[in-house]
Amino acid sequence: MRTAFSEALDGFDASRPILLVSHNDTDGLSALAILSKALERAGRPAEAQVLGRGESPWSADTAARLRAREPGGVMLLDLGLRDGPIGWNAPTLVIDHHVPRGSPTVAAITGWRMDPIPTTSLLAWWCAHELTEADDLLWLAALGLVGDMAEDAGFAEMAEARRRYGVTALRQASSLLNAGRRSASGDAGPALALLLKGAGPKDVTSGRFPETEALLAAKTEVAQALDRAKRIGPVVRGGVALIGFSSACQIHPLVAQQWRGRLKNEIVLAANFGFRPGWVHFAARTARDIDLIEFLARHAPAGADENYGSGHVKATGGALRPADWNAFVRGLGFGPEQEFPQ
Ligand SMILES: [Mn+2]
Repeated sequence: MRTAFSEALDGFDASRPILLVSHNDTDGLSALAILSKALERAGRPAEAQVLGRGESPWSADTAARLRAREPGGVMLLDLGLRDGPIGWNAPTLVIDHHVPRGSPTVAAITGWRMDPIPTTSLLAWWCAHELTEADDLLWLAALGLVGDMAEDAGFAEMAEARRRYGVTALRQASSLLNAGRRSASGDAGPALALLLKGAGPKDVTSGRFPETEALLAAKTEVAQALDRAKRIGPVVRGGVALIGFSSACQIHPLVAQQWRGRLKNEIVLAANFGFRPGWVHFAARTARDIDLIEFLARHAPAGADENYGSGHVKATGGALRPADWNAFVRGLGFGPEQEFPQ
């Protein structure tokens, strides 16, 4: 794996900046921060681009924005792995741990076949050792492990991070970092700034840097939205429990995760009708031994595209246009009450 990283880097145009493009969650941002710091130490400074709601490197709009930055090479972090060409000319390396879709055409370091499956930030931390001394960046890898709920997956790095930084500090920082992108604004900027400036998890939470305040406000906003959504009970049909609500906050994964703990025999779908105009975003989780990616593929409505049904076997979801959502829930046996609200 380390060789694949060095080989990819050797193929980058050294006269142009490297562009690090990441998912906006704690794992993606931590992976970006690890590689940003490690590349800087190695004398190869990089630029950062965090992708937000509805943005994918495989979409034409996002690709045009990345192409305009004329990078010497691109690393895609925690953004999935798909088939089909990428929309820029620079050599590209994917570092990721989601189940790939199709047969990808770019260089990739992917953890999805490993057991246990590492997070993208842990993969990035392993890669960083090829560039420089990176031991002090372990806290960033640990934040990604906590953020992606891989804390108890059995990684020695997590045990070491617990000893070094304390699990409470890591959990508090990880949760705060996720709050920004979950808030209505979806702004991951403060979170990334704290990871780049900080030297440990307490630098995220202490208030030493001004960006912490924005994340605390975001956390309150998300908690209030979650409180409202918690009052909505699930509707169950044929082994699927559906919770539908409307919020500008990205709380559907949290709602699905909460109900997953209570509904042991169902597939849980949490649907958010108010997250992004013109779309229904939903999260799927289950406590059962079911491959959710396969389940969604089997029930895909006609209009489902690359926004639907990728991620992890036990944690997936997607976005559908309202008409496709309606076809999807009808196919699962639900009535008109679970369709997109008119
Ligand atoms: Mn991840």
